[in-house]
Amino acid sequence: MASLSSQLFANALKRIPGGVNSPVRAFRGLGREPFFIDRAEGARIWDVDGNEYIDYVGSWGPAILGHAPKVVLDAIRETAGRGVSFGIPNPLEVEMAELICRWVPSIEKVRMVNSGTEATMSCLRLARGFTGRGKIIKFEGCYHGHVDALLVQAGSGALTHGRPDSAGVPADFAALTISLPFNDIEAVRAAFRENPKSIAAIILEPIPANAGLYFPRENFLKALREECTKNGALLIFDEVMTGFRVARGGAQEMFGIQPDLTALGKIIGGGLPVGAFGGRADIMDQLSPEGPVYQAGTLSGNPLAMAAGLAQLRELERIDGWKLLETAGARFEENARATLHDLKQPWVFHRVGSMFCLFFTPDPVIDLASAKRSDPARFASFFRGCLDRGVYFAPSQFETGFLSTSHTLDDIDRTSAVVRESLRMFS
Ligand code: HOZ
Repeated sequence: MASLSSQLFANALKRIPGGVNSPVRAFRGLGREPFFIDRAEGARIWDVDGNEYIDYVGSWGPAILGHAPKVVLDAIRETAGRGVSFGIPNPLEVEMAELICRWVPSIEKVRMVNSGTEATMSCLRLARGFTGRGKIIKFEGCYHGHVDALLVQAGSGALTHGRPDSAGVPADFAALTISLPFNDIEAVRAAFRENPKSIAAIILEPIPANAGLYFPRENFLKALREECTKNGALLIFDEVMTGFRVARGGAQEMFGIQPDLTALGKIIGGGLPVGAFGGRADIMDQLSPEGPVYQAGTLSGNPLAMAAGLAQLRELERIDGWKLLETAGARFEENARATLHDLKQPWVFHRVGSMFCLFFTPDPVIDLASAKRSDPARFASFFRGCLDRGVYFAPSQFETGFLSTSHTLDDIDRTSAVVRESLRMFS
């Protein structure tokens, strides 16, 4: 008798393309079907067949306190009792804007949207409107949602499923996107030389986390800041994943770099659909109705999303979540390195705070090309080994793992035993 998940997936395949509402959930190339979730709490998820997993995906980032934290549920219930959507301003939007501007000083003004994709898309339009220029620079393997201009050499599901350049993006659009290797400042300088006064912005994940996880070389971000300023282009940080996670003020706080615009999402919605973009007031004031750049949304600033996000962010601050996440991350890394130490095959382990990634490659991973050298077959069998033993890591080599403040040291040690078992098959 097929499992309930399997029956649901068979039905889903008939009515939903690929059976999923976002390709990263499809488990393709892993020798497994996706499972369907019944409920989630803390660091754990349970599928509809009653299997329990320690979860390191955390809804792809939003669940920084773990699943269904009481403070967030209470805030949603309390707010929902007064209505779920108004399409007119509500006080929570102002509270959220004030909190974001306080925590992320490069953001002087902010606008709420409904997803990270909307946030990056709006940043690009605003950058083009502000500078009067058309071209943008992005980096190979960085993923900024499914924005036409950014589905060029894109990471995440686009990369996992072998379509980093999506069909449906007209060549004329893609021609406005200059895609360069991450960490290659000379390539950036050359692009500015070859496209004088026509590049509106550079957009990047300051810590790329959609082709696995790797890091900017020392001074790379600083050099990007300088090149943008020198060439009259805007610097846009996509902090949809790193925002409020690697530090209270995101990667820009960690590295001490001020971008002109920042895209946010995930954590600020407390698990509800949300995104935001903000930055210098003189740029943000180009937005309608102040300025000529149009951007809008029926559900933008939705009271439930604002309440959930505010509750989550305030709780993170109250418990000093970033310190807890670093402690958990450090233990996770210590365990991982001890476990991997005896592995005969090559590996690279990366971590920053509560984000981590394991590659099966002998070479340092610094960009998309080096991330792609990781052995996909080895990743697939590692993933299956962990899943079968009750640990759920992201179902792709080209994603990042997330810890939450709900992961206990005991969970992490249990995970380590599972990882050891799952790696044993390589020996
Ligand atoms: N932004 C997520 C991490 N790569 C992927 C989520 C999705 O595409 O569904």
